[in-house]
Amino acid sequence: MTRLSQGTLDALPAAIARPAYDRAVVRRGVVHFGPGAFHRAHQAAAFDTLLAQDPRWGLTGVSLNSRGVAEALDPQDGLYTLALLEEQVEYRVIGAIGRVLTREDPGAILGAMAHPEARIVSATVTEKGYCLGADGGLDFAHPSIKADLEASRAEGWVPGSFTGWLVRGLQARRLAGLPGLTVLSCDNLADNGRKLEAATIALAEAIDPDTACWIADWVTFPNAMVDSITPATDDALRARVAAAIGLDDAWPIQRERFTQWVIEDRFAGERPALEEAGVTFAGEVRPFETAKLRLLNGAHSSLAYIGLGRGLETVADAMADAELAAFAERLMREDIAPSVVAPPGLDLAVYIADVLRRFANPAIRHLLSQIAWDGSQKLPYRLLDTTRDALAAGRPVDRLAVPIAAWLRFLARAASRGEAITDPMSATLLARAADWRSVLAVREVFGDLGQDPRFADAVERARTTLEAGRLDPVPA
Ligand code: CS2
Repeated sequence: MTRLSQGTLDALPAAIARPAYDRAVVRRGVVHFGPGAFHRAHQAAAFDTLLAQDPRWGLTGVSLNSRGVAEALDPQDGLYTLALLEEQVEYRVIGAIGRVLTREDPGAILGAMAHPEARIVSATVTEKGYCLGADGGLDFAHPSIKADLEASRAEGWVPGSFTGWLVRGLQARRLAGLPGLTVLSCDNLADNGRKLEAATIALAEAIDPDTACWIADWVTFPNAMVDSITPATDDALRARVAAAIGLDDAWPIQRERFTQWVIEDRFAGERPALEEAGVTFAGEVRPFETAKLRLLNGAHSSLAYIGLGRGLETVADAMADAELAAFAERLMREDIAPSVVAPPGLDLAVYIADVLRRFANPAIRHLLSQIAWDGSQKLPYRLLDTTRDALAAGRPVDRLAVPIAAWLRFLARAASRGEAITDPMSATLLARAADWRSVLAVREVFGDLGQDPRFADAVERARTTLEAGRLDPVPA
């Protein structure tokens, strides 16, 4: 079958949406680190819409950890298909990405970051890509950061970490006399922009203090909240897309129709008019971020670890398990919502109902095993911060302890079966998994919470509840 590319766009069936602009005149205003499924489903689709009005906001992707995206997209001239999965599936070919650069060509990455047209460096590198410690600051003991500090002693050094690339690219802009730019985190971290700003400046201070000062003066790091459920691509999607567009797409993307992006209006220069693509600019993002991270992502991780323990495969399966769905709803309404200050105009009860409806979407095959990745990086933001707030307010944490107990059982199962898990702390976690209290002692994940008897006792009771085949330690 013929491959999707710039030269075959005209062969698309009329019903298939395609770039509504001349890709030949697009300028590369955005350098994006981590052009994985979520970025291509969410931010790239928004910029694709904007490009029909303003050609300055094309994307250059940078994949630091693999060549897969570059090898899939470069032969397609950056084009790929986005499938919106609801009762009626809608297909749209996205053209916002030009090239995808890899670490094999560091000069090209530096050239893109230090290009006069570049106005934004954005990122979806997942929580572990920030190399942060339990305190939310840069972890100078992280192997990638230590390697960058060592490498930076040589002229023309090539970074390994994302933060290292930020320092190197911003240093190149400073030395070239270029203006600052905006660094836009699109990852599921609380205060993502401020955390990235502090980490970048801390690393710059250790490498090149003049660049650290320049970053502080001329670069902004707005907070942002991002939301759209984006299951990993599978062969079923590839087959559906080939049948729908009549061309071969090596890496199509699928997501739900719902999408939300709230960005702090704090840009170093002119900002893209992304409101034309449905994006919200706000003075304060934190309420949106807290509501989403704690209610949606907290429930997601709970369904993942509890659902996997009940032999379930997808989020929709978990929502079809009446006991588990009821537990998730009570957890959101009674244990998480009290820690959330609703963003302006948002009714939390309505938001919770909408999230549960989205989870139950039968058109989305979202694997619990995918959501279960990187628990050591996700759970602090998704459930442990909520637990700390509940304890501080004198609220019970018995129900909040259940997904944590389920994660501990997830780790113990993997360790006992000799199975690997996807988590940057897998070695530590699996070595300790047989003794759940020693996992609670991992300060990078639990901080002081693991030693708080109110929490540890609740986890012990939750383990007993799960072992008895029940879910809710506090029956209705
Ligand atoms: C999921 C998120 O994989 C996961 O951890 O909880 O990717 C989730 O689908 C998105 O944050 C939804 O916006």
